[in-house]
Parts: sequence; C-alpha cells; structure tokens
Amino acid sequence: MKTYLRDLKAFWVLDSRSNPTVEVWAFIQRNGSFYSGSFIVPSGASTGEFEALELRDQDKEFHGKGVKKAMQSVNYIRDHLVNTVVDDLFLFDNKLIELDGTENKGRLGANAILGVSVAVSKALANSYNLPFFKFLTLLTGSKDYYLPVPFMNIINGGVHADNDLDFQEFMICPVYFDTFDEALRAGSEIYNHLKKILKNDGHNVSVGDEGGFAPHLSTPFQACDYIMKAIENAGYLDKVFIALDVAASSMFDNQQKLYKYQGNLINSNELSKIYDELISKYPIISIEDPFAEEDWESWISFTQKYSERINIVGDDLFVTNLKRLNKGIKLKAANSILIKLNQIGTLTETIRAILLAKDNGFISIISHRSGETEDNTISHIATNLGYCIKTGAPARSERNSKYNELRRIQEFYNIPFINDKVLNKFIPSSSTIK
Ligand code: 2PG
Ligand code: MG
Repeated sequence: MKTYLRDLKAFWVLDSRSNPTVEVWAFIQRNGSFYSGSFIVPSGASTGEFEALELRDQDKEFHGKGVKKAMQSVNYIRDHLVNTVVDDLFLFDNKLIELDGTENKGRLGANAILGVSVAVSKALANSYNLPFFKFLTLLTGSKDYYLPVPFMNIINGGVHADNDLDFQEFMICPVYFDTFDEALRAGSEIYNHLKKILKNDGHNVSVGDEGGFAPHLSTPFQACDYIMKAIENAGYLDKVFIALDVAASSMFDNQQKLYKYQGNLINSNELSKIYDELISKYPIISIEDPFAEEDWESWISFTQKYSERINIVGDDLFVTNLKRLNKGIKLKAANSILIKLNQIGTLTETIRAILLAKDNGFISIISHRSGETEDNTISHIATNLGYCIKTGAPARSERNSKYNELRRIQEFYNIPFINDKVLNKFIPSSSTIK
C-alpha cells in the first residue's frame, strides 16, 4: 500500500532569540486514512561557512530575518511534489535536493527543505503509530536504542553571551550513572550549585543563549574552576566530566590567520598549548572545534596527539556534510562529529553522515542550535543513533524540551542509558541502508 503526500503547510513561529523560523506540517494519505507530522526548524549563530543556506528575507521585517521566502519555497515544493509517493524517504529527500538544484540548498533554502523532509518523515511515523525513535529504525537499521549522555552547556561565552570568554561553551557530561534520569538530575543539581557559587563571588547569574550562565569571566581556566567547584559541591566528582566547544572559527582572524584570545592574536601552536594545559588540569573528555574550519593542519596534529584520550569533535569543520566528513576521515582530522540537521538540510543526509561516522569509528553528538524552539525531534534521533546529545543547559524550556522528551522515552519505553558504553558499536553500519 503506497503513501502519498497530499499537502504541505508552512508558517512562521518565534524561536528562543525572538527570531522567526519556519514550522512545516505535512499531510499524507494511505489507504483512505490521513496522517500529519510537523517540524520547527532551529537556527544557529556561530554558523560554519560551509553550512547549507538558511533562507532569510533580508527586508524590513524582523530585522531582515523574516522567513516569508522560505514559506514560499515550501509552497513551491508542495506544488511540485503533491501526490508523490513518500514511502521511501531517501528517494523523497533526493527529489527535494533535485528540486533545489544547488550544492548548498541555496535556491529553496535549507530551512524550507529540512522542514519538509522532517515533517514528512514524522507524518510517516505517525501513520505507523510509532514513536519517532522507533520509526527511524526503518531508515537506520538500528534497533539498539539508548538514551544519550547529555552534554549540558552551563557556562556560555563566545558569540552566545555578552562576556569576555572566547570559548563558546563549557559543558558538563554526566557519564557514570545507571539511568538517564540520574544523569539529568546530576546536571540540574550541578547547574544550581554553580549558580550559588557564582552569586557568592559577586558574579552576575543571568544566562546566555543556551541557558548557561554568562558571568564576566575572562579565561577558560576560571570557567573550568567554577565548574569543578560546582561538580564537587554537588558530590559528583569522578562521575561528571567537562566538554568544551571552542567554536574557534569565531575566534579566527581570516586576514592574519591567527586566533583572537583574551584581546591578543595567537597562532595555532599557542592555542594548542592552552588546550594541553586545560586537558592536564581538568577532566576534559571532549573538545569541539578547537581550530577554525579550514585550519586542517592544526586539526590533524591535535588529533594525532589526543585521539586516544578525548573526543575531538568537528562541528563547523564537517557541517554534517558527507564530503567534508569523508575528507576529515581520510586526513584523520578528528574522531567525532557534531550532527545538526539544518547544517545539511535533509533527514536522510543527516542519517547518512551519522552512519558514515560510525563506520569509521567516529562518535556522533546530536545537537541543537543556539536558536531553538519546543521541537524535540533530536531527542528521538539521539535515542536511535546517537551516543551523546548536546542541547544546552538543563534550564530554559526550549532546552529542557529535549531533555524532558528523553525522560518520557525512558518512562514509557524503558530505554537504558548509554552511560560509559562510549561505544559506537551500538550504531549500525551504513551498509544497512540503501
Ligand atoms: C554550536 C552550536 C550549538 P550555533 O556551535 O555547536 O551549541 O551553536 O547553533 O550558534 O551554531
Ligand atoms: Mg559548535
């Protein structure tokens, strides 16, 4: 029995930074019955140069960030693909890619295309009466579901906060817990301990874009010291570790080919030495984007040095793009990848990237964007295919919507926590998909 796309509807809603974004609804029909699915597209601030294009109106409304053009693109897709069979999502996504016809989804916009791609897949999941994480098995082959280790960003810096911290994210990773709810509880307790400690020291405890505190600290050492204190006060030393997202492309001065750090310009060797010191001083298990997206040499030597010890995560480096990931694998430029749906613009390309990563021993971290909404689709992708999820502090509802959905998955489906099984072996090989 075939399933047909019958209608698409797109409109704008507001995200966590008060920018508009597209919400797409897909309506499908099989055997006389109708089903629907929807998705709200997130939006980044520290975007990689090689990300698929997010179409914005650039006119007077919403400071140029309107999404009327993206909504028109969804209508265009509807006009061309209505009554198409959607049972094979790989095929359907290929149709979307062909309809756009550009390398970076620049004609219709990755925000429009992704909205349609995920909304249709969620409608299909609903038609089978399956939770999305189980439905994804049809695409991934993965039946070993695990709740991911949450990477919780509790101190915000870089372009996500109005302070002097050059590094963008200081995260805690509760690894050694038996269940996801215990890990989440530890995260929440540490978050509140951190608030107390910062306040006692006279720091501002207002928060940045991802719900982490944005105190006026200036060095990553100070930020890590505060986090260690909070972990200790909460009683979780040796169970909870630190992850950093440096987002070094945002620190890179393209003219001089140097990194801005504490008001100075430093080269990649000097930046590496800062990492050496941080890694030797703190229980750091993961560093994302330690170098700029085209500074491949520095990535390669850093990976040579640390690949056995920590996750070296390519975000702006790979932009969830198979070509860039293949290059990184060949060059041994990292050992992990950050996965963001809207960097590449369709669900099935995202899945292919995760599976390619897995085939090459890379860890995948499924990620939110700094501009988010209540949409919690990534929690399901992380349960089916991810080892970790990065979705901000355990605070602010657009972040907690993801953590809380993982709690529902735990409660209703009794899915175990992946904890110290830092093992990609749970993710199936890409040979299981077409
Ligand atoms: C990142 C993300 C998410 P943004 O750099 O990893 O934390 O930020 O969405 O702004 O790119
Ligand atoms: Mg990043």
